[in-house]
Amino acid sequence: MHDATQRKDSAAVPAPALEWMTDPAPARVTCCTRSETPSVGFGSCSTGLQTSVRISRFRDPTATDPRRPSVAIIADLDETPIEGSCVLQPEFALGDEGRFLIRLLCPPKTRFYGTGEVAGPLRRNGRTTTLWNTDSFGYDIETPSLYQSHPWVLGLRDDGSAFGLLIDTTGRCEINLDADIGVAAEGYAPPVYLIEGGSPQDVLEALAGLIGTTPLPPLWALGFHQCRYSYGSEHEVLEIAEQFRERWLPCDTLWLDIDYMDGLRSFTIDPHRFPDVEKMVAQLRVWGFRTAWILDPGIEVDPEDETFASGELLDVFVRSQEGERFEGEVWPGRCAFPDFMNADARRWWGDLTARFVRRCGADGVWNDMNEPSVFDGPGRTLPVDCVHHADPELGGPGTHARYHNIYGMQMARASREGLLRERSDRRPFVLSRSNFLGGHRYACCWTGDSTSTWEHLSWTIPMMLNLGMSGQPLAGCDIGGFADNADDMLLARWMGIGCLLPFARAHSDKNTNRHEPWSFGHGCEHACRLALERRYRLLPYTYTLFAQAEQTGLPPMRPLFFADPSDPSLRDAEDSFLLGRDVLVRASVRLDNVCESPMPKGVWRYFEPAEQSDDNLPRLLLRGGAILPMGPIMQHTGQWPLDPVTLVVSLDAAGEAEGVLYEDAGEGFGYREGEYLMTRYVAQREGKHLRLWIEGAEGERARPLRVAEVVVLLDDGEAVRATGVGGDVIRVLLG
Ligand code: NBV
Repeated sequence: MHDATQRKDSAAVPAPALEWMTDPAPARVTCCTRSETPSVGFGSCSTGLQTSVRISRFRDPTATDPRRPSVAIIADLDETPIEGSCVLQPEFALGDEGRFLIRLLCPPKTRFYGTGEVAGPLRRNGRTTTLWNTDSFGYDIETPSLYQSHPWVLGLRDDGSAFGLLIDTTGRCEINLDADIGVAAEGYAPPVYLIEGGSPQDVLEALAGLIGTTPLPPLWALGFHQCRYSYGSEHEVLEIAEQFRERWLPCDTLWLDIDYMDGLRSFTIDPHRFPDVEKMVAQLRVWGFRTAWILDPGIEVDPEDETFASGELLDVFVRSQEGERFEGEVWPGRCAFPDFMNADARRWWGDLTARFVRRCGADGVWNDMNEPSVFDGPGRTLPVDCVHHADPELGGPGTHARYHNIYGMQMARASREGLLRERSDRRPFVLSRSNFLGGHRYACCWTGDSTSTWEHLSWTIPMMLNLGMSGQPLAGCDIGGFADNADDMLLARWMGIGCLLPFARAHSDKNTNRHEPWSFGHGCEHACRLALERRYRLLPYTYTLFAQAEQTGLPPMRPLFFADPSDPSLRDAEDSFLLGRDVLVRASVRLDNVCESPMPKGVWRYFEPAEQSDDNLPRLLLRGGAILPMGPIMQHTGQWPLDPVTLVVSLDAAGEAEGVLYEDAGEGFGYREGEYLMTRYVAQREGKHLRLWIEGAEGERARPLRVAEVVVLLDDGEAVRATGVGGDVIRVLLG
């Protein structure tokens, strides 16, 4: 599974073409065996289809602007357009107000997806997205721009084949999707990359070949997270932790929002409400909790303040056209803004982050307000004519208009690099509100300040799916919604869905109902407990999906149509999704608890990972032909190792099934040196019995001696079970 050349840590990798590739996140994958001429790749893709994926770069032949490189692109592709290598051909033109227009005429009935973080329907036909990162509290489907930008469209032709268009600009641009793709870009005539492949999966793998894949997160980050704006004292944090454990509600991480700070200033801790954070964190550790702490970019302009003074000394703050330090209002008051486009500024920020996590023992870092949000700035951000001293690799000095959309991405990168310098043996975990195409290499994201309504819940699944189809698979939402008040039914339902998303964190705004699982009484708490137990039982499978995602770039959470791209009935499904190839989630985002999506063809069998089910939870199905690895119910991932391992078998029509389980230390980079175990299980019906065995394994990690429990799903909805010791052949009497 692992290509040794991709598995080296930063220290061992020769200097890459672009500076940001020094991150140990894998820079690219090769779904396609790419030829020496890197502009076009041919080969067979891991989705099984023998197809060729063609990648072409086009630019306006009349454009004279030499502006490049694009920050989204990490592969050093040839600049010459590959005429004719793609069937589709973009057209370039000049529009009004100096905008640069691109048009891609598409085959009739093309469905569009992607465009990153967008609220509203899964399918993007008929929608316009403006790429301009914006603090969008309480957004809805009319809001033109949210917190992140992904200039990328995935097109699905009527026959189920796919293509993708990457608009290679960091500047503001508008993507209009109707029957065709229309783009209007500001400030620059951007080149585009066109990817044509067989299936949508092929196209996403090829996209990952351009922008890199998501580094495997630490195992704890895939557990459950609980947040609130804000837990206001050490006492309150410990009380929340105690409640989780006393009530047997699985949880890995508690989050510290801005009120832990002294005067809402990043890198400070309120000495009265948080007098001994080291002790608090140590106690939380005993109970199996991690912590993640928020750090905002705005630094209060106060010469007495150490952070500001050190930044001033190193000249890290963004300046106006006139050369003055730009100042704007954010939480602490009058603030200056680090110029994350600059390597020295990122180093300074990373060092501050490193020192901060050392001081408080934080496991993860949360970067908020990094569009950046400036309360009194034009359009609530920095003026577009502010100047960034960007590294040559990012494009050199330029205005905020050019770099606005990657401000959050470069902040997340600085945080990640700081964490990595501090703890080179741990996988950094950064959550960032703002980001850009390619920023998945640095941070996980969430969908910002949603509202506690059924409508917002209904956008959750499509938002996650479109993020995943835009190269950002590690994503979540505020479970329960951020603003306004949820009730028991909404929280239970949101928790049921939220616990099946790649990143699962409950959160809520100040002065709103709280979203801890016990906030609405016994019934809701019961549903939440089962949702959490499901998440932990499914972790061996989801962790395997993330390990595979680092290799292939395929998102663990996938739209229903990935099960059969040629089936038109699946293309608008918004209340169902797939986890990998094998698990189908049928949810309801409506009060009447109806799931509207159709089912893909083939054999799918219901199963329940938790010991009981609850009407508020989505229903889960396992594909015929799959073996699903599950773990025991645990209260946090520190209770790993996996013993027993449960293998849920759903046979196909031929009476066969197979599945893989990936295991490693759950932390660190040993897995990149072979310290992992990928086990392939196979099952076959033999008369009245089922025989299950280990067909093969990869990696140098030893297989633990443990009990394996086999659960075979039968056609009548029943299941039969048997146990054996891992490694043995297990026989199950099918009855
Ligand atoms: O830091 C406070 C909040 C945070 O809880 C939320 O998740 C962010 O999206 N933050 C925005 C700033 C204030 C929002 C009203």
